Amino acid sequence: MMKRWQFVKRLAPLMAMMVLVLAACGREDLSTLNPQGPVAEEQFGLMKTAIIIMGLVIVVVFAISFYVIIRFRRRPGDKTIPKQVEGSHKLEIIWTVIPIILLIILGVPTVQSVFNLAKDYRDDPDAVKVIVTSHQYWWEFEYPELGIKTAQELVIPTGKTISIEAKTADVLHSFWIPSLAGKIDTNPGGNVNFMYFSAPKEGVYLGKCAELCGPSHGLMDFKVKSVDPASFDRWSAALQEPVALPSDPAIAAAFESKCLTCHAVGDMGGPAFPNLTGIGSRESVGGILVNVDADDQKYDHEDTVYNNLYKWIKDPESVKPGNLMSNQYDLTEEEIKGIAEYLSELTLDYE
Ligand code: HEC
Ligand SMILES: [Cu+2]
Repeated sequence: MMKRWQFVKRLAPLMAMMVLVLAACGREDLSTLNPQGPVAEEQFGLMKTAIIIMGLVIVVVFAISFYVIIRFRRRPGDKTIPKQVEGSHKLEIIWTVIPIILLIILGVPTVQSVFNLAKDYRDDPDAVKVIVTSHQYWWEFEYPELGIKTAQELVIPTGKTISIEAKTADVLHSFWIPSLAGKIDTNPGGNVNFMYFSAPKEGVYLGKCAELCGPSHGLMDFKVKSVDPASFDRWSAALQEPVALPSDPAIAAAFESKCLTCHAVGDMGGPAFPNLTGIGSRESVGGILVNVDADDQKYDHEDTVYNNLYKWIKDPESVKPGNLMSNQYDLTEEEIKGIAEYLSELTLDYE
């Protein structure tokens, strides 16, 4: 008895910590409890059903327990033995049938949702297809039907079904947009998983990697940006426009020889690393340096974009430990500033 109490006492601070940590998950745009699309709503519906049923069970069990403890407590001088109910058919049927009914109430919508959420829209002509490839520690988004590729920011048209095919370039990651849709793992070994979701409202939704994948796993954020269908068409067209090199020849030379070896802009450079076309109008740099204006919380503040780009190019290791861009080039201060300026002006005009 003593031991058990000490165990509980030791566990209590841990529990308190967990409550705090889990409470931090309630940040608005990273919450499954504030669904912003039909898939997330369906998942939230299941959570509510389960919680209501469990809540009812707790209330009823506790009420009966307290009633019995007080009403039938031993009174002074009472030496009688209470009625023995061992083997009572009536009681055993009641406490078997009630849980079965509760499980059916929970199980039917769960199984329905499992099938509903497993629908395959990969051949649906009305769905927007996106191939998601996870990398340590960034996300690549390819739109095979549109012939475009981007990184860290999945731009989608409102209302359309987005059909995702998810795979990985290295280790196990998991694609998760809490307010729009549940997770899908990206498994090594060439296997491809699929899912779908949609966002009826315009907005920016925070996405996360949900499988521990290395030292910068916790920084492997991305954004889903839903815009009206006309803006989406403008965006995908703008992404295919040719892009000019920096106008200063020295900066252009540095950018070509030190950056385009890995990255692409327009039709220049390599395809294997984040495509930087339109990086100046993205919500973030590297998925984690958010371009928020400190004053009014608006995105895409010019200086913030420049500062974030500068910070990233100067020392990516300090932003995302272990990322594959760290220590891959040498630049002078002038070159860093010039390239950051050039990239901050690499914007797409679509909104
Ligand atoms: C060895 C290949 C390599 C080289 C060379 C390289 N990068 Fe990168 N870059 C990466 C990788 C990998 C990432 C993704 C890092 C991450 O988020 O984990 C990245 C990310 C970025 C990002 C953020 C992209 C986004 O979608 O938000 C920017 C901006 C960037 N690099 C700019 C540059 C510039 C400018 C240069 C030249 C000075 C450069 N990179 C050189 C590999 C490289
Ligand atoms: Cu991860």
